[in-house]
Amino acid sequence: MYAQMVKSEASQEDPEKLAAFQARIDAGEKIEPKDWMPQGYRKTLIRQIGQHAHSEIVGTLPEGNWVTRAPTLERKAILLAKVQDEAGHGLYLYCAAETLGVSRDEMTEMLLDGRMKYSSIFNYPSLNWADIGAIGWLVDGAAIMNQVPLQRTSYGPYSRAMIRICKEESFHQRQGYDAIRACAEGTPAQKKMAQDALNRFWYPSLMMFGPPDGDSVHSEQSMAWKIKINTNDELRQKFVDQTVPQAEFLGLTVPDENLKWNEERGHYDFSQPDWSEFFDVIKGNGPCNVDRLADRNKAWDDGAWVREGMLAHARKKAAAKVAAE
Ligand code: FAQ
Repeated sequence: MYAQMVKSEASQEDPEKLAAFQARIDAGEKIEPKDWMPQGYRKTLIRQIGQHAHSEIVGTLPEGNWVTRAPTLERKAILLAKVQDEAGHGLYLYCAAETLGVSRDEMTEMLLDGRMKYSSIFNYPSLNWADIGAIGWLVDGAAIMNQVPLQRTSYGPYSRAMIRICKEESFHQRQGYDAIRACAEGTPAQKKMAQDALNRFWYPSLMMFGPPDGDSVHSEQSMAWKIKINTNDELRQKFVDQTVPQAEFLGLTVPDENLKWNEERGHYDFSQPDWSEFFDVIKGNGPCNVDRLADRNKAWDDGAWVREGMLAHARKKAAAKVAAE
């Protein structure tokens, strides 16, 4: 539906402007906020950047769940810093989306009433401490795999936000790997916890890259506009190839009986996630969708007095400035 709408809108655009725009994209130029752009390009970016921003914010919930229960002061300080970084990523991304003519409040409303999505992964619970390691290792690992190419995305503000975000995500991935390594090298009970975390997070992490290419409605147009640089399946394969040796180093087993190095392809063969589960989760029926949205709605309502106070202060300052003139 959305992809059809983008196509039908494109047919209403001025063909000369469209061709000049595509030529700029093909030449590798960055598109900046005040440049002419097709409506479909603008809408696709608002959708993708907005979803990305929401993911960073909602993504703080499963990790925030463990801040008060981190096993040592050092792990707690690291986790706090990571969660704050993720919230910061959300803010850069909301700012990047705002340059396209949508306000942060509008995007927030669309998240809170379910009109905008966030990453499927954050609808799974964080049940034990090793899950925090698995989130850093696998979820941030998948996020980096997807976001490193996005540093070259065609929209200037998004591309620049990605450069800083990727630097921080790389620290997140390492802290996660270090946390799960400590569990994997620990007592038998700790090792079991690490294996359990890998068992539960493996397939949801593979889902983060989006549906198989054949079911990806946006990839073709988004890649032509260089909003996306790779297909969902290309990135999923790169993630598997990178992560399997890391699991082996930890002495953990990837929960996939079909996982096998394929000499001819130069890649691992692996089982696909249960795609019906993925579509169910993004429709709102995952294990934590209701809780996540309830938590974000509560945070928004609880923060109303701060927003009102800041607006009242801004009005007072503006009135004082006018009176002094
Ligand atoms: N979850 O046609 P495609 C992070 C939807 S950041 C939910 O393939 P597209 C940091 C898609 O929106 C993680 N929905 O779509 C962190 C579309 O539905 P729509 C977030 C998904 O856009 C770590 C439909 O399926 N990263 O983790 C998902 O071309 C730890 C059809 O799919 C980004 O957002 C999904 N996984 O490709 C924070 C990166 N996949 O909108 C805290 C930027 C697909 O028509 C702790 N985004 N859908 O209703 C992208 O690169 C792309 O948007 C994809 C999807 C690759 C995610």
